[in-house]
Amino acid sequence: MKLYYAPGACSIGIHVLLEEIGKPYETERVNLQQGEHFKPPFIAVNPKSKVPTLAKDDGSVLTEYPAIAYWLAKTNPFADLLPDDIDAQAKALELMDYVIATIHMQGFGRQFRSGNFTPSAADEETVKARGREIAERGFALIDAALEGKEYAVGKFSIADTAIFYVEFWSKRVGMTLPANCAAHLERMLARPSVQRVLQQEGLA
Ligand SMILES: N[C@@H](CCC(=O)N[C@@H](CS)C(=O)NCC(=O)O)C(=O)O
Repeated sequence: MKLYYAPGACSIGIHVLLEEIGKPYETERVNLQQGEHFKPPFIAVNPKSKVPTLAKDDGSVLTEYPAIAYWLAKTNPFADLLPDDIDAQAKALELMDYVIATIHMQGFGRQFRSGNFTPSAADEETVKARGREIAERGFALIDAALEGKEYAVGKFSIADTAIFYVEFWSKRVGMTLPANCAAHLERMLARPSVQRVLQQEGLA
């Protein structure tokens, strides 16, 4: 298995899952700043030009964070990355989808890549402010979901790795996380899997 990743990108959550599983895997860094994801050889692996991308041992390739996370959880049941209960599983998928489709793509997308959301440079600050609003509203909802819990669906699951990477990004843009999210981030940063990944990605 090989994970294509960029340091500190959303792929960091999948990297954490691979460390939680503990089986051998390879990594290949994709330099997004230099546009490696738009060029061969990467586009032959993932023509969507995105990380995370997982090349499986059978030669097939899996893309999209929720699909990769779900596949890793279901193929490695011993790692206990999804609860057994169907309602809790669905809740984990719901949270993960919200984090990626809304907080990441809409909220942080506008803050990191404002130029992708407007043709006019004059509008970029407005776009960033809207992105911040979306992310803040998103964190408020995640904060409510974390109320009274250590992890999003009670015990650690794939949903926590997605929540982790947006919490981690909040520091880059100077956002203050609400209390339950701040505590969740600290809990995640204390996990040995996360500490190993931060070392490996040069972020420790
Ligand atoms: N929907 C994708 C989003 C992945 C994504 O946006 N990855 C970013 C890094 S955090 C990326 O590869 N960006 C490169 C680009 O869009 O140019 C998923 O769930 O995996």
